[in-house]
Amino acid sequence: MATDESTLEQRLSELLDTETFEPPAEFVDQALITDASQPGDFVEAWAERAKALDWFAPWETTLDDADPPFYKWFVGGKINASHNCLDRHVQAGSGDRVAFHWRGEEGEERDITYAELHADVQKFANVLKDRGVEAGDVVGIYLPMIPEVVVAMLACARIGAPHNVVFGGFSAESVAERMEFSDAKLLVTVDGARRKGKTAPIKETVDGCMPDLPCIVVRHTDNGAPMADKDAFYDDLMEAADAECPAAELDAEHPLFVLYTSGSTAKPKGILHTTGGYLTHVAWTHKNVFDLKPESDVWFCSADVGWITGHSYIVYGPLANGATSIMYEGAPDYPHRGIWWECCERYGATLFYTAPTAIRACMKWGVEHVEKHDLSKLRLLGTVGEPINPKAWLWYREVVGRGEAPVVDTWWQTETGGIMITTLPGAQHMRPGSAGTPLPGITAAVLDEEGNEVDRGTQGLLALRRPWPGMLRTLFRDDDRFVETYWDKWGKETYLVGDASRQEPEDGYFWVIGRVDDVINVSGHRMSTAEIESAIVSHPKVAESAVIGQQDEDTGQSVAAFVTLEGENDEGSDELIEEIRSHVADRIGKFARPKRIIWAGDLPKTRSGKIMRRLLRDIAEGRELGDVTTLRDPDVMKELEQEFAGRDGGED
Ligand code: 6R9
Repeated sequence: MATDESTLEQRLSELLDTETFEPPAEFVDQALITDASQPGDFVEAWAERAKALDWFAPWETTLDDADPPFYKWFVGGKINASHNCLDRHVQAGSGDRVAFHWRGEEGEERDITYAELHADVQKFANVLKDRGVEAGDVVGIYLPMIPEVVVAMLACARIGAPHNVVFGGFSAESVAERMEFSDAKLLVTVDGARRKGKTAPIKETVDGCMPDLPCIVVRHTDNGAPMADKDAFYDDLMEAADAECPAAELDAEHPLFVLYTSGSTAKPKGILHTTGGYLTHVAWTHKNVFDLKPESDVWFCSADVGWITGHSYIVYGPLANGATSIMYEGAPDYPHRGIWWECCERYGATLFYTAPTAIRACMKWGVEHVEKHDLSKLRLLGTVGEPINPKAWLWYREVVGRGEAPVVDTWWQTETGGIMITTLPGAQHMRPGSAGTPLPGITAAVLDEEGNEVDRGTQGLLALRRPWPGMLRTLFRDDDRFVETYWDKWGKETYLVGDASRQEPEDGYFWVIGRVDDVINVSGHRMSTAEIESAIVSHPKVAESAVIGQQDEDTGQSVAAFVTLEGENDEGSDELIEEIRSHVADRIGKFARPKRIIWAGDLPKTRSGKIMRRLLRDIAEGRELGDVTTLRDPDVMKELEQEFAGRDGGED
């Protein structure tokens, strides 16, 4: 029966009074885990979990903590991630199981079994070897959501070549920067990418920024991409490649991948993950947080492989567990606003994982797009990427989960590799808006500036106080920045997360409030204000810029940029706003474009010249101005307030 929006609205506002929800008894009865208590010995607990993987040689030391913060896990063990994701399932007789139900933007369908993926990965590993890639060489990957992205990642893992995947929404300039920083040997990319019925000429733009980097090009749109001698088409190479490539027996601490993420400065950080610990963490969390039964469940994670969520919960976690997944190429509103639910129905999704921003978009689009489809098989829902407001949480559970399915809110980061704080769905109650508790084996705390634990209910800084297997090992070729960024504040054994948090007095559940550094989160995409500022300032007409994250109903935060123009000519125009926005799209990617540009004659600075973003946030969000006494020129704020009230521009 169709739900009337106003009845739903009323039901949701009633439910807002309910602070906690218990998982349904039928769910608990069949759950893999019904006890969320902390193990006596966390190192031993992780060692037990690691045994679920195939090891070529056992490890000697589970955790080497002799030189913090440079922790090592499963030292001496030999393992291969590609073997664990493919060979062992094929060897166990599950080769015919579907690894991915792939759905293309225009409705194309491809089912890829474990045996097929295994065959392709071996061939592509040989292709990489033939082109001179050796263990330790970084391989760049810039691909849309097509099965070849998984083939490329696992082929790298097979031969011990760390991959560096760049999200398809980044501009070629950003890709070039990441390839340069990581010293990538070659780039696996695509002729063209499809987005909402249009084709973007990827190879051509890549050539514009990286004329010398050899490319392997997946033929996806047949758009006549320019090819040079250094380049070759994926399918031609695959046809000529040998069929067999044994998985290399790698050290547990062999680098698996580097993934760039935004930090507090304009230079992105190359988060380095290694093999044995990362795989243990993502396989165990994928199985237990989502209560996965690989023989019967169908998993759908709506993220893009280019982000950590895609790495951990589209590729490595699900494949290590032998799961069947759905992979959708396109945007959630193309070809229509119910496409995710259509895919859920068609392929029988039982577990679904997405971001709060997507849930809020679905709320806006209306229940009819969801209700058109039979979602009766969905038995568990998850969210990740940003805090979820209780109303969106309730809507998700009511509308997508039929008021029954448990919802797990999972807190983690690119740096943590896998899920850290959440609720185990068969063991713990849920508290909408709060992520939950550290998983068994993980320790978190809320600290003050000095590193003392604050009382429950009091806001402080989130910290992680014990090593965990999926943790980043360093920043690529930058140990100093690694120590400085995460381990300087409270000593080398306490990890500084960068999020503000408080614990619920009643049950100690963690509410994660948001970033405390100059990182903003738009639709679950992490961006650095400094990175966007430096893109804006590189526009010839711009003298200076300060970027802030402004609260946004749909996207959590949105980018607002205060811009001072060059010279006397500081009259901004609508055309210039568009110019600056497309300049940012070229430099970083469309998703980083400022939603608002505010012309500023001057910016509020301290006497030492630091821009006070706090005051800009106050202005943008219409708040009473905080303390302005430390400003070099307090009048700047008056002018800005007037300016802001008058003309500001940007997207409607
Ligand atoms: C996996 C991922 C990490 C930052 C993190 C925090 C925010 C992620 C959250 C959440 C509240 C959640 N975040 N999950 N905040 N509740 N369940 O998103 O990694 O892109 O590195 O972002 O995202 O601020 O510090 P990443």
